[in-house]
Amino acid sequence: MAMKVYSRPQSIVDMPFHYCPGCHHGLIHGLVAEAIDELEIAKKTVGVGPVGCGVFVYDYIDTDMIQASHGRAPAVATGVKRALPESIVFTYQGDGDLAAIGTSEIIHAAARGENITVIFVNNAIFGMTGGQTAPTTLVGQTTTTAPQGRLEEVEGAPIQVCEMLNTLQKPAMISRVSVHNPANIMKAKKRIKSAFQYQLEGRGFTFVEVLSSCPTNWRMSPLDALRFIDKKMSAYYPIQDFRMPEGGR
Ligand SMILES: Cc1ncc(C[n+]2csc(CCOP(=O)(O)OP(=O)(O)O)c2C)c(N)n1
Ligand code: SF4
Repeated sequence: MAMKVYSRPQSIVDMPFHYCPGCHHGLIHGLVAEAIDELEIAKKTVGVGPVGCGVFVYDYIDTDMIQASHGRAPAVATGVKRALPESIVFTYQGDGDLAAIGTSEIIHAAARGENITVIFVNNAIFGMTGGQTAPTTLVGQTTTTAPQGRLEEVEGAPIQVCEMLNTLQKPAMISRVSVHNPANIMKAKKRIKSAFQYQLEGRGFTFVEVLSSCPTNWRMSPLDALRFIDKKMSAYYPIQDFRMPEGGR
């Protein structure tokens, strides 16, 4: 007899999936939705979407959603949370959005310790606009604007956002997770749920970076993209908790 082992999270809209094969955006949307379901916060949650492929988070997650212009999601989320303190507010941002034009927004929201949750999807490239170098592109990684590979002498060293935010006093939680295999997916889910839980408890700014694939612009098969995260990305972007609130798990 067939046994149901998985069903679509309630907070995910039942619609055709449009991301590229092997892209992790859809999987990460699912983890956010599962956390929202389990904490029973869908009715009071407001999401803020980015520019970039993840902009379509507003089509998939069945909560109130807003879209912010490039990099401004933390500022928009700050406004929503301050106007509606009982709401649970999260941003969902790619690395081009958050770590390029949005650098100042994320630093200052974190420095203020805003009681919001940031889901930062690091796929080391500008996905939607055709695979240009992002602040997070690895040294040696080829992109459309670095066909010979990123050169540290020319483009600088990639920005490690968790490490940078971890120099600030106010953030309550900073964690880097990945979704390149089942064990890491389970841990990613746990951290995303904790981030929302801490916000519910009013503990302040919670930040979860998720190492993620872009097989299309990495010019790799989905399987090779998983290996790239495992071998290359996680070497430069270690998967670890940088900061957890007192008494947090
Ligand atoms: C104000 C503004 N500036 C620039 C753009 C162009 N733009 C759209 S998506 C994007 C890059 C997004 O890359 P990333 O945040 O890494 O997301 P991904 O597509 O990889 O998920 C850029 C520069 C825009 N849409 N709006
Ligand atoms: S371009 Fe990259 S980030 Fe965008 S949907 Fe395709 S795989 Fe995902």
